[in-house]
Amino acid sequence: MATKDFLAVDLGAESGRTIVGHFDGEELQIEESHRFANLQIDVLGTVYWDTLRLWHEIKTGIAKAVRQFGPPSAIGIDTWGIDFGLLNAEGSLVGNPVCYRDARTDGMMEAAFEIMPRDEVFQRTGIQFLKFNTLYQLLAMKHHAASADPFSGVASLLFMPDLLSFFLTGRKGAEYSIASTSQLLDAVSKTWDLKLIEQFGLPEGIFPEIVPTGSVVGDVTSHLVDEIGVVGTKVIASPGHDTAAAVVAVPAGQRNDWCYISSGTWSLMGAEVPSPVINAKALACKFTNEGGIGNTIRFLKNIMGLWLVQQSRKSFVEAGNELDYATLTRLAEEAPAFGSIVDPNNESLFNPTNMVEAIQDCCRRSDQPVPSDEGAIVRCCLESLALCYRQTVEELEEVLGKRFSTIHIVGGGCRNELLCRMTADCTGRVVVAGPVEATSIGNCLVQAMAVGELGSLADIRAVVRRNADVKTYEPQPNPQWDEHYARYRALIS
Ligand code: LFR
Repeated sequence: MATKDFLAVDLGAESGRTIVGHFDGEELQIEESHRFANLQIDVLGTVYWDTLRLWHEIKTGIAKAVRQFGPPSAIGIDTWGIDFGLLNAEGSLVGNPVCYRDARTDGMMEAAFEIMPRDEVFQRTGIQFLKFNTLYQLLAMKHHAASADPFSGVASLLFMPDLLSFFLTGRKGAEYSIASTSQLLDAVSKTWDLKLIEQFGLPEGIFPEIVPTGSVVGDVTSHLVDEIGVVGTKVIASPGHDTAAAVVAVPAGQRNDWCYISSGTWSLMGAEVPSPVINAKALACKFTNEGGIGNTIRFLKNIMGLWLVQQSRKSFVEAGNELDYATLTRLAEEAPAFGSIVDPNNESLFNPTNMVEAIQDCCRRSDQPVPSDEGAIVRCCLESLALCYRQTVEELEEVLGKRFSTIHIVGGGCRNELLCRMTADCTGRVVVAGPVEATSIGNCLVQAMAVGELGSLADIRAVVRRNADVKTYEPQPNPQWDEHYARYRALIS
């Protein structure tokens, strides 16, 4: 086939990018056309998305790609899960979308369980209890509203990738993978859970039709054709959820004994399963059932991830110590091993004003030596993550009743060789790290599937395997990890 270009828009916690994937039917070559800051903006104590700035940057990225390579065949947008914008009947935003790190959802889960018991919410949606889920954001709107009806004048709710696809096409929909993160979908029927929506007193009419992942949303508007010359380009409902896109690009073959970590700001660790796993063990171990492509379910757990390091770095920088990630990892490598550890998912680490102090507090409270220099702090974060991965792979095996011999680590976090090595040694599993750009690769290849260039998820993964730059870490058994793990189990119990 002639080479076709697919453009992925990927909005992450630190930056946004437009990436062009050139696909010749066999191989995908990707290159970045534009990178920009994705800042969350605090106004009077509420943390917002900077939606219009992002829209401007996305158009700039598309325009640059058009100038360099001509109009792409398609465009797909992915972002983190859960967040949404509200539109009025004219299609204008009603307020600025709020970021999930905002504190408005504090206490909302507890309020929710008075309306519908926790077990029933899990039973229906298969989704784990993260205080920022769309469900609790909507309840927070009701709870904090100045007026009787906070949804008056709201015609539609669009998740962030769907909102940006709407800006591109004028078409509204709810792409399945991103909608599945909301805790408002019936896990089995894969559509809005109308009983739950009604019971929580949410306006049913604002939820648009669920659109299957990998379907065509529509053509870019004629306005955009004039503005940035993006003629003949289709917009695809590629996995709107960044994690779903990353899991698509796991370079796995026919074997079925692998699990994955989509490693970035969060570490999403789990397995691909054919149908939702909703039982008491899954609930207790905090596994969730998010939607994937081709009738797959992403059975995974949210682990706080490299957020711990990103935010520690922010604290170092604020204290006048400007260190990049490579230096921080080197310092961690040089720091003494098997020191203090934290539970990465400790609530106090979710959005502290100062991550370093929050980590030090956790160590103090658990009677461990308090790490002080940069190397010791970052080492503490990385060892804690590796230990949490071991706990998670063991739980996955227990809940799913099978053994996972390989852990695929995809996404930006697989650049951290120290963490990959620790993961292999601590878990005793083979770690296959890469591709780094899994999210954009998954996004581009689902677009290629949507326009008929690829037939299935297996075809997509064959392309990824052909291209993937992966590094394998064989585990090196070390009894010190076992002792460390015993301490970790005691800490989290
Ligand atoms: C990762 C991610 C996770 C989701 C979290 C919040 O970027 O999308 O999958 O749980 O962000 O939306």
